[in-house]
Amino acid sequence: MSGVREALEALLDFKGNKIREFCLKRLESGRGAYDILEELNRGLEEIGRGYESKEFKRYFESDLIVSGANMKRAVELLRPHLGKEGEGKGRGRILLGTVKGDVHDIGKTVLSILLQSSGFEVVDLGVNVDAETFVKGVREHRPQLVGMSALLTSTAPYMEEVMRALKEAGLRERVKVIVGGRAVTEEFARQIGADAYGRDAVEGVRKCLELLGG
Ligand code: B12
Repeated sequence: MSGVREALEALLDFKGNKIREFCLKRLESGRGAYDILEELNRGLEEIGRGYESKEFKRYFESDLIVSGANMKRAVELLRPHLGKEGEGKGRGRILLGTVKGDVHDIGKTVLSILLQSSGFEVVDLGVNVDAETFVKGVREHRPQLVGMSALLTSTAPYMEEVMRALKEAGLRERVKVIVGGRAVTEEFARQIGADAYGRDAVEGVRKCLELLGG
């Protein structure tokens, strides 16, 4: 198992060539797509820590941008290997969005791909999604599930506003709500009255299936 160094090199390559090599090399050696994303995730964790650290700031905003763009390339490249599209189709419909104030969408995209591979129909509202848009989305698309993502500690509390808006619109009983993203915990999910929490995309899919009784 190679260390995090190779992942960092690939993620921080601003030309975006190394990420392709990184993924292809691993696919060729028989590694699974999700496993490769996990390895890259450890690189992102390292970049996040180096960005956050006050006394030893190794990474900067430009590094967040470059690594985010490269992670997106990796997700696109690995997409066909993440599972067969629509396997077991007709599981249900889920409305997904990253909440207002937050533009992180890589984790949500990974979740969306895995959900689609497991037979869910995904309506992705994108990023920076406000409560009214979630409400409108539920009215329009009539999903069984609503999924919210937040990576910032400053945006996670907005999920509670969405919960409130769903209640006020009389829609809360019609949908199950699942939340995730690194700013969210199981306890937080319980506090805001969500039905489930997913630590990662794999757990997210499993919880969605459970919520629908599958
Ligand atoms: C890439 C990145 C960016 C990119 C995002 C690009 C994009 N298109 O998404 C850019 C450059 C835009 C960015 C901007 C900022 N970022 Co940023 N970013 C990151 C970084 C390095 C990686 C995030 C990522 O994509 N991870 C990979 C994915 C696969 O993981 P994930 O999102 O956690 O998702 C998994 C699970 O959480 C789960 N999941 C996610 N959503 C959901 C939803 C449901 C329903 C379920 C079930 C599961 C689930 O499944 C996913 C797959 O397994 C993180 C550090 C880190 N390691 O997380 C910082 C980080 C999140 N960013 C941070 C910050 C501070 C910022 C900025 C404020 C910086 C600035 N000063 O401008 C801005 C905020 C912009 C905004 N308003 O949103 C901080 C947040 C700190 C905090 N406590 O709030 C972090 C933690 C870095 C750090 N350590 O300081 N960022």
